[in-house]
Amino acid sequence: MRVTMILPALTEATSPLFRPIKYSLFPPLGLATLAGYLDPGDEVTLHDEHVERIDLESLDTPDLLVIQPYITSARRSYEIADHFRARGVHVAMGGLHVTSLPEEAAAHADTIFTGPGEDTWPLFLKDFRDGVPARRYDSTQRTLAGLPPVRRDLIKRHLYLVPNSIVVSRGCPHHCDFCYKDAFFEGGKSFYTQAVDDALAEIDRLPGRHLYFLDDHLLGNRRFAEALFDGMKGMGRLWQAAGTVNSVLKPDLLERAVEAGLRSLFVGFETVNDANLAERRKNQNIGTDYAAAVRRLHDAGVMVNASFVFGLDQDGPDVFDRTVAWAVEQGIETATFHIMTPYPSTGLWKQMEAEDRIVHRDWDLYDTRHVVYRPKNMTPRQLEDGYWRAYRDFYRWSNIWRGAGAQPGTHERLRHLAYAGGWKKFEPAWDLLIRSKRVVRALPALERTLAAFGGRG
Ligand code: B12
Ligand code: SF4
Repeated sequence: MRVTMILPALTEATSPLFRPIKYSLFPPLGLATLAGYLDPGDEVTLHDEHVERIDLESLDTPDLLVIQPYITSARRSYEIADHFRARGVHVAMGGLHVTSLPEEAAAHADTIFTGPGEDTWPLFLKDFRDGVPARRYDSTQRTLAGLPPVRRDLIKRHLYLVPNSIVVSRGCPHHCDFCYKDAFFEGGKSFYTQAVDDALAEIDRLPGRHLYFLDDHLLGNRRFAEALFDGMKGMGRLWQAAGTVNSVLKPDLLERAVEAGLRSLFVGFETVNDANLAERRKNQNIGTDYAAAVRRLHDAGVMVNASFVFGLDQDGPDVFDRTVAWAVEQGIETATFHIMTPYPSTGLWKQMEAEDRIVHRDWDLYDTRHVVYRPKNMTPRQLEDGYWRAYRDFYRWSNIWRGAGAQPGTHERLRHLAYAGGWKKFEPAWDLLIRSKRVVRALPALERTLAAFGGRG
C-alpha cells in the first residue's frame, strides 16, 4: 500500500518573506507515531509543510492520504484533502481540530478520527486493507502499551532545530477550560503515560544529546516522573519540558529532573490574577507562589519559558505592562504571550458562544495573535496592541539585561543573555538558516547554552 502523510501549515509558516523559527523547531511527531503502525511492506512518505514546499500537482497519487489539521491549518488541510479526493484518493483525517469539529472535517475526508489514534488507527488500517473502511472512528481505549517505535526514519532531521522531540504521556491531570484537553480526550482517560521502560527505550533510540519533551505536563504523575528521571540519570541527556507551577514547588521532584538533565521548563503561569484563574478553572495555580517557583527553578539551574494569556475577563488595559514588569523582575528568560482564544468545543468556547461573544469563525485567525471574541474590559484594538507591545517590551535589550541581573549568579546571567537574546534578537539569522535548509546546524549552539551553565541542583 502507498501512503502519503501530510502536516499542512498555516500561511505564515510558508511565507516567502520571513519564517519564524518556531515553525522549524519540531518534526511531525503525531504522524510519525501513526506511521509506526504501517506494515513493513507499505511505502510511506511524510511531508511537513512548515519546512518544505508542497506542490500538490507533483505529488504521486497514493492509495491513502493521511492529514493532521490544526485549527490554524484547517483551511489548507481541506484544500489538500479536496485536491486528492478529486483524484480518487481515500483521505483520512484526525487530530485536535477534527475532534473539535468532526462534521466540518467530514465534509473533506473519507474517514475521520476523533481523539488520540493509538486504538482507532490500527482498526482502520485493517478495515481499509479489507476494503471496508468506516466513515468515522471514535477513540475510547486509552493506553500507550505496545506502541510501536515512532518512525523517526521518515523525519528530515536537518530541517529542524529540535529533531529529538518526544512524548511519553498523553494529556494532563488538570482541567483548565481554555485548553484543548478535555474535549480531545472525551470518552476515555485524559491522562496516561507509557511504561517507564518503554519511555526509556524510546529515549535511548534518539541520537545526540538534546531532547524536548512535548508532554503537556511531564511532571503530572509523580511516580512515573520519578522513575523516568531516575532511569535517565547518567544518560548524559540535556532536555527541556513543560510542567505546572505547583509541580515545581513540590519537594524533590525538580531536583531529580535536574539530575537527569532538565535545563529549561515551559510553565503555564497564564495570568498574575487569581480571579482570572478561578474563572478559567486553572485551579492548580490558585494561591501558588509564582515568584517562589521561578526562584526555585533558577536556583536549580533551570531556565524558565513562561506562558501568559491576555484578554481574560478580569484583565484591563494595564495587564500588559504589569505582566511584563513582573516577568522581567523575576529574571524569566523567555516568555510566550497569547491573546485568549476560544478553541471550538472547549469550556471557554461554550461560555463565549452562550454570551454571544464569538465575532467570527475564520480559523486562520485563531492563532492566539488575533482577537476573535468580544473582550470584557478593553477593546479588541487595545488587546491586540497590548499583546504586541508586551513582546516588544519583554525582549528589549534593556529588559533582557535587567532580567539577567535578577539571576542568582554570573553563569546564569550569561546564559540568560545568550538564550533570551538568541531567540528574539537574531530572527533574521534564523530565517537565513531556515532558507538554507540547515537549521539543525544551530543545535550544538543550543546544547552548549543549555549545558555550559545549567544544572546546579
Ligand atoms: C509541538 C507543538 C507545536 C509545534 C509544532 C507542531 C508539529 N510539528 O506537530 C509548533 C511550535 C510549530 C506549534 C505551533 C502552533 N501551535 Co502547537 N502544539 C504543539 C504541542 C505542544 C505538541 C504536539 C505534539 O507533537 N503532540 C504529540 C503527538 C504524538 O500528538 P498529536 O500530534 O496530537 O497526534 C496524535 C493525535 O492527535 C492523533 N492524530 C493526529 N492526526 C491524526 C490523523 C489521523 C488520520 C489519525 C487517525 C489520528 C491523528 O493521533 C496522534 C497519536 O496519538 C501541542 C500540545 C499537544 N499536547 O498536542 C500544541 C497545540 C497542538 N498547538 C496549538 C496551537 C494553538 C498552536 C499555534 C496556533 C499557537 C501559536 N500561537 O503559535 C501554532 C500554529 C500551529 C499550526 N501549525 O497551524 C494548540 C492546537 C489547538 C487546536 N485546536 O488546533 C495545541 C493543542 C496547544 C494548546 N494546548 O492549545 N505547535
Ligand atoms: S495544565 Fe496545561 S495542559 Fe493541563 S489542562 Fe491546563 S492548560 Fe491544559
